[in-house]
Amino acid sequence: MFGSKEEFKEHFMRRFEQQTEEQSPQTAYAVLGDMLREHIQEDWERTNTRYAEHKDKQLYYFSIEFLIGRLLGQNLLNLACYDLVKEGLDELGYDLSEIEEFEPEPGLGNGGLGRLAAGFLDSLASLQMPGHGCGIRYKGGLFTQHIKDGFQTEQPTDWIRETGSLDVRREDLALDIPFFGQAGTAENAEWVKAVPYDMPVVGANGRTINTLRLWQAEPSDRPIPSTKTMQIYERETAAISDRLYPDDSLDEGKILRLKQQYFLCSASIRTILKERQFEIRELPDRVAIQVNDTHPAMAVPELMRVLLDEEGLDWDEAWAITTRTISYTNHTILEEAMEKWDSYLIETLLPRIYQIIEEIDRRFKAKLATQQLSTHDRHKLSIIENDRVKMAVLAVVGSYKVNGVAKLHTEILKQREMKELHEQFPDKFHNKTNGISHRRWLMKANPELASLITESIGSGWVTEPERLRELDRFAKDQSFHASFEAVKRQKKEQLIRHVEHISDSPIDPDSIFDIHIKRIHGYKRQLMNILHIQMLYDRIRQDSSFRPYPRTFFFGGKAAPTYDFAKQVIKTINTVAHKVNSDPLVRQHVHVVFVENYNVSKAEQLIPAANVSEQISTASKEASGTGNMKFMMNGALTLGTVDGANVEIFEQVGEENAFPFGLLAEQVMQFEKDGTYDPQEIIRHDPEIRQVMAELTGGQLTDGIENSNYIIRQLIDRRDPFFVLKDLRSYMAVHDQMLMAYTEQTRWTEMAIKNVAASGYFSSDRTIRQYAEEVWHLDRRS
Ligand code: 9GP
Repeated sequence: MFGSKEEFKEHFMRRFEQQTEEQSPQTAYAVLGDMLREHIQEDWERTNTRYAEHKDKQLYYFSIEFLIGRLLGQNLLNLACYDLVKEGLDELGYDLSEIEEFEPEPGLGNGGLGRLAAGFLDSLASLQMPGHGCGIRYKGGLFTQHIKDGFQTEQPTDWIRETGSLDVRREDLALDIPFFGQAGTAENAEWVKAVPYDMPVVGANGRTINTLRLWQAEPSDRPIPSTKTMQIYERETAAISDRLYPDDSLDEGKILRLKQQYFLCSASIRTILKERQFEIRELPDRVAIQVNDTHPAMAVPELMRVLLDEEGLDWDEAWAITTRTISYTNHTILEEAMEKWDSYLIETLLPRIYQIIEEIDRRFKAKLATQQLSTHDRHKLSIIENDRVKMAVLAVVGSYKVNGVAKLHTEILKQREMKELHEQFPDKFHNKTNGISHRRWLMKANPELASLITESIGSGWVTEPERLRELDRFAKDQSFHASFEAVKRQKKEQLIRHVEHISDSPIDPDSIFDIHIKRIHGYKRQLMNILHIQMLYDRIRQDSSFRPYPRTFFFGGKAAPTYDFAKQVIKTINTVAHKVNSDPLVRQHVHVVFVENYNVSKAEQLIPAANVSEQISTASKEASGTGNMKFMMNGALTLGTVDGANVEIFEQVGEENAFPFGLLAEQVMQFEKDGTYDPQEIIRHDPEIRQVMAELTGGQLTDGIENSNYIIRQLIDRRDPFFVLKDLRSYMAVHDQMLMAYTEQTRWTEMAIKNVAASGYFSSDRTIRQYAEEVWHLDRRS
């Protein structure tokens, strides 16, 4: 960004002294942000001009979430001037890490889905590919979590700042989006103004700067319908970009989610087409639209609408263009996450769009009419069924490519969840195993390890992460072991400094750091982890010969505000934590820390410090997981089920360098089918599990909350749908194996090094190259 440190210092001080604000780190943050914005402006424009001149095909990644994390440090790193700026600021008496803390974290996502989208943007720009994000500029972002008396509380998060932010309001590109009114004419519609805020996405080495376009909803200048007061109209309009995933248990919430989805798709598609410099028929050769999960599946009927109503094409032409432009990624097989919207809601809110969906469904059914299909198959292939629109079916029918996000997940889609669709469109389905940004998760989060790697194998891995494999040479090198262990120790100590204020007793850096961080969900089985901890507690107190190697169990994650079971799991973790940590005997062996308000920045502190990565989802339920890859890249060993991308992690590193356990996906699916799993039988036969269940039912693990015991209801009444009790024994056994392995320090370090060496495959650069070549057909420019 600057030729030299001196140049940076001079520039910075000049700007700093012009500030009227007090000369604080906060002001320094704003000044740095302004300098950065000015610095990248030219490259940003140059990138756009280059794309236009070269007529490069552009990719637009539509996503309801972009969990971008803090940007200042990452941008400086990608511009290759992080160290220079850090040293310069140091000499001026400022600490860059402290300044970075002033950046509010944009919580524009919930978990893996949103982080994946952000990582993909980083890879696209770093690989100098023309790929941009289209999302929503939520005012609130994901809520801030506080823990009060062991319970999660939720506060709105306010992340938007006037100063220091890099995004640019593009009033010139604002457009009005109609809701309600008459199909086709939009007569009596309620209009909402969509205003884009463009955020630069700085690629590594700063040569390519792509755009993340986030849409904000504002009142339009058009007359409002006579049925509404201005106050209600303004409130409802602001709600569209107010928060991510509003509660959709009632129709009002469902309408709001639909509005968000259509708002994002319509504003983005209309702008892409308006700004184009080519004939509409060339669209599939000039533009690719990737629909990230079903939330933006409205892109299919919206693109059809524009092609039919605004561009004047006939149905067949419009359909051919749409189904050669849009591709879709499925990220889950969980029934609850497979979006289905009541027809009457879409028909009321988006009457023209509903007509188009009906027509897509009618034509597809007409095509199927000639085939011998069972009633079951016909159901599965219906876009509209029982007065509901199945967004996943719409997305598959309207796309030219459909992918799952890990090998196992894609197979489950093809063979089970979307079997009938796969039979209709065998060539559409393909796998793209997820990836993570090694720039953020290794270079930014763990510069100490990154330097050690570079000192050992050179810097080739930075641009070709698969070259991390060269580290295998050092797997048995004693002096490398010493440095590697020193880095892990340093990261553990740094983490302790960040979290010690929330822990009721000191954290031992020599203990095994066993970390389970992700959204709190039944299938992710935080419950299994905490039940196991309670069993350890019972055993230590009851068996004087059982004195296991000290472990610190970290948890972090948010429960969706309306998900009562998950909230009670948080309470259970905190109750058990308190019990364990306040017992003088037990706490020498087991320590539990719940890190509140888990987010990207916290992940950056936790992951590099981990020895053990808990990836214990019920097999078949975790589509991929990406936390598992981040841990591996930082030298943690995966203790996990044979699920999602864990399968490929085990393949890459070898099962002997990880700790797989538990039911296999096909076993889980078989139990689901035949209904023979009976958790009561396990409770009857296993005394330790019986004891922990008695503690649970007695209210000892939840501070006596009995009436609302969602956990009991799930384990007993709902017959343990996530197989927690079924897998608990093998989970305990694999923990014992892990403990044995940890005590052989040299062997452990060797395994950890092998994990880093094998992690290059999971860089999102690999994933993006595969999408670019096999799906989007983007040219790589240099
Ligand atoms: O649950 C999946 C997770 O396994 C995956 O890693 C991530 C990115 O592909 O997507 C998550 N899915 C969702 O958040 C909702 O479909």
